[in-house]
Amino acid sequence: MSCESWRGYRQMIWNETKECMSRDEMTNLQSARLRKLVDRVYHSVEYYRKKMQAVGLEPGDIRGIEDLERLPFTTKDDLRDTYPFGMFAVPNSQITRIHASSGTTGKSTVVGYTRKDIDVWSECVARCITMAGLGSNDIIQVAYGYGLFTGGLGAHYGAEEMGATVVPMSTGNTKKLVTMMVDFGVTGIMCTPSYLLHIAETIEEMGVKDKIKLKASINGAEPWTEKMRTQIERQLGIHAHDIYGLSEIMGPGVATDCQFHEGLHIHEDHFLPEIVDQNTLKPLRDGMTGELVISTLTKEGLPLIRYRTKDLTSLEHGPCECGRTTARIARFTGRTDDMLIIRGVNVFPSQVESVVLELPEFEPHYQLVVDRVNNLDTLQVQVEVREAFYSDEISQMMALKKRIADRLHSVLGIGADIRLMEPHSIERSEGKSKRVIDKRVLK
Ligand code: DLL
Repeated sequence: MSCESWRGYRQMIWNETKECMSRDEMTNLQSARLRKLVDRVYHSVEYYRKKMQAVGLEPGDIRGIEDLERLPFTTKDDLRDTYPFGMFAVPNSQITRIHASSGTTGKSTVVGYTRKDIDVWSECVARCITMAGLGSNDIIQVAYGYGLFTGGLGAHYGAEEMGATVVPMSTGNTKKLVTMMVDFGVTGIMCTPSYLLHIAETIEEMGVKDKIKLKASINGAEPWTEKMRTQIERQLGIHAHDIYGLSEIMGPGVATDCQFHEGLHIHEDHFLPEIVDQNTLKPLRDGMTGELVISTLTKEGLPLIRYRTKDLTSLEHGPCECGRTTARIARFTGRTDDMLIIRGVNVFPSQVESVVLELPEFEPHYQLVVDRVNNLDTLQVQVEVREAFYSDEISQMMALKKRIADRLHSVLGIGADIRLMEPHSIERSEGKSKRVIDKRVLK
């Protein structure tokens, strides 16, 4: 793609990439792509073939999206059971990139992309950047983490595809980020919303607010509120946009809100959304809140049918003032499971538990305390030391602390402040134990 102007690119996206199709056209496209998807996974992923055979389904039984409900759901557990590559639909020689996110226990959830998947991903992120009013003349700082997390590279490829100038900052050195923001005349930033608030504070501390040229931000990877979005807009004098995505489906760029902020436009030509009741798993109508389920219509490496995201939201298929006709997802209201997002990293309490249980020096009693200090998330893990290992010897306790801190860091992917607790000091519960104290209040 050449570096067209923003207007030119937007026109091309609207004309060629299905953001403004009629509902009938979209339904036809989705039905054709769903038929192909079902046929592909049936013939190339043993796991799906068996799942479909178990309910007596043949690929030909799925005529279009009206038959979607007949297909089985896919969950994170399915990916764990087939770890690492069991659900890939192409040979490894065709996989050009791998990313991974936290699994519910020790093992990560691994996702693979073909070259075409990376192209589609980049285009989807480019569409999101367009929705935020940024284009090929912009300088965009990517301040999501680079690496196995999809945030950094996903945003980076999308911004490059858009034709923008990309500054691959990653996270960590906020003062340097602000200095570069000023020196390079950065006009767009992609990072988590809480990190952007921290950046905003640093801008004020450094006294450079009048020197920044920032126009828009694209924030996601963690829950945030409309109030926080407007606070960011006010504090920085920019337009802030919400971007949604998850590694299993692709990464960032599944959906974003346009300038009207009336929900996030989902790229329906690639991702078929449904909302189901989290208990009955029956589909819910537009406007009703339930679990978001997505089928990847075009993914080659890891195509997923009816993937249960565990994210709670609602759908709206009505027209949007911006002219796009794609369905919109409402701002997320929570999750159906206990996954925490700490500094953009997904953390399951069960991961902490698996580490505590693996180390003989500790009792299986622990608590996670999550907080937000200066807009940065903090994680404290309190864990009880076994009587036989508890000592007044400081060096011994420091060694113990380091042992669990290192192990937790390698399993969670983020550092935690470890508090070694005396035997029997963590409150025992008679019912459901309270493993997590989340002090972050989303305003
Ligand atoms: O967080 C991908 C991403 C990167 C999205 C950068 C946006 C920006 P995972 O690490 O697999 O992928 O985490 C996915 O994060 O199921 C949601 O619970 C949560 N999440 C992502 N975006 C939003 C958002 C990336 N805009 C999980 N609002 C998802 C609320 C979000 N929650």
